[in-house]
Amino acid sequence: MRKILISILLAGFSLIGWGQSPTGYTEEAARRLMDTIQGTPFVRTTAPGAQWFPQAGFGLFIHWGIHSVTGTDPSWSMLSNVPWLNRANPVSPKRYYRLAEEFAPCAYDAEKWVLAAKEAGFQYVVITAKHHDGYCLWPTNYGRYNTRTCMGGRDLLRPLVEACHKYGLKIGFYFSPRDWSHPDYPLPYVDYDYANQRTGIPYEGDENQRRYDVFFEYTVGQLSELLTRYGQIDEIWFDGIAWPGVDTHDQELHAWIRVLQPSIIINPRWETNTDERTFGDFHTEEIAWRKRMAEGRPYPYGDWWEFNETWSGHWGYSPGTPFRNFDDVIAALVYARSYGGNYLPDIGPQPDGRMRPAFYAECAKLAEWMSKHKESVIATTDFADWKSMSNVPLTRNEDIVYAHLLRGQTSEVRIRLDRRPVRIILLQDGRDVPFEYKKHELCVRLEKERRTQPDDVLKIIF
Ligand code: JFZ
Repeated sequence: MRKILISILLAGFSLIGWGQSPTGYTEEAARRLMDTIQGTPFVRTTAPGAQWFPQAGFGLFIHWGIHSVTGTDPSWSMLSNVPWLNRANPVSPKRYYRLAEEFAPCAYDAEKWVLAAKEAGFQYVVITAKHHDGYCLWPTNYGRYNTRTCMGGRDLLRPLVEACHKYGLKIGFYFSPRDWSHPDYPLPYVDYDYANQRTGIPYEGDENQRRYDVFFEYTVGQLSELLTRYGQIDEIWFDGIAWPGVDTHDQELHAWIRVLQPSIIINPRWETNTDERTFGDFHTEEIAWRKRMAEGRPYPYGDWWEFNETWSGHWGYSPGTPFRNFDDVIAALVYARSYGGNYLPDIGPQPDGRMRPAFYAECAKLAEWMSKHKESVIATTDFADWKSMSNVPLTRNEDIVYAHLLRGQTSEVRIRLDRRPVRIILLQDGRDVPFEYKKHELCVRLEKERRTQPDDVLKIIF
């Protein structure tokens, strides 16, 4: 009897934080708040609970959904003639939405994902709560395709949020404001053919804003759930409302999110109507940045930013595609960190809820490298302009400077420093590295035999 009582009590306690936002808003209260909230101009979050972001360094992006059943590009694979897709592999819209009945992950173990990610050095996870197709991974009360209507009310987000909370990783939701499953959503719509691009205002006159407002209410309903059902959510990752000619209520939305989740970090992609971000605590770089990463910092010193790209194949489950070369993964992490940014590689879980075995193999490689080198990329900060000081990327932590010797790059390091280091250690073997310091310049030549890693790191101690 006593045991039962205790477990009932414990169950009660563990419910605290669920069912309401960290500031105590229920779903219903959150929805009502939108009717009266005043918009606020954007300022980057100063909340103490949000300041982890620029130090985090490394996050795991996850695209999971009904597209995982066919292993095709999330959402885009239902449209015709999408320029970046292999046209031999489209899924008709009808077939695509029928995947909602087939998607039933029977081997999903979020703790397993999170533990592998944690070992690999990831500090946060961002999962597609909803992609452009509109399918929701949680049992929402809004819309046609979700785990309430198609999976008996199962919640695929909750186990992941719980595992992240349990193991100390931050958790973010990717949420696509555009939703092709909503009858009012204009472009591109199901059956859209990219070959006949249609642009311009989607509906005539007042009709445009009126339809948008109906759609916005639905969006707010879904967001009310995401921002109140799971306790603390650390990041919200929007991906483009893309509805021209309307007031998207962006300032109200911004203020509203901050009230519900005061410590959340918001990405800059609510809008895609203009190039200007209306709000967003950080900037994002996409796959194309990889070609430019050696050139210099993409944003002014002090700005927060994140580089996201696919890790294997397209964004979703890509059966059989190779993973990016491990050296290239480490290089992206190092360059991003050297300019104060985070790196967010993306993986698509299998439809059955397991990760591809190769994901675990890549995580093991990361864990191995991180076991010696984590201190040089995680919880570090950047120099305003390392290129003016050094011929190799630098990171730092207070008084310690880390010099990164990426595979294939020079072994002769030259760094302008105003002080003579006391010691230099190679992180891989923990042994001293000889150096010269003359005329404010540090010179190190690392012997060939000690160049063994995708990134050999010199720890420079003063
Ligand atoms: C968007 C999505 O369409 C895609 O499926 C994926 O979710 C990705 C993370 O985000 O795709 C984009 C959006 C913007 C750019 C590139 C891909 N961009 O600005 O270069």
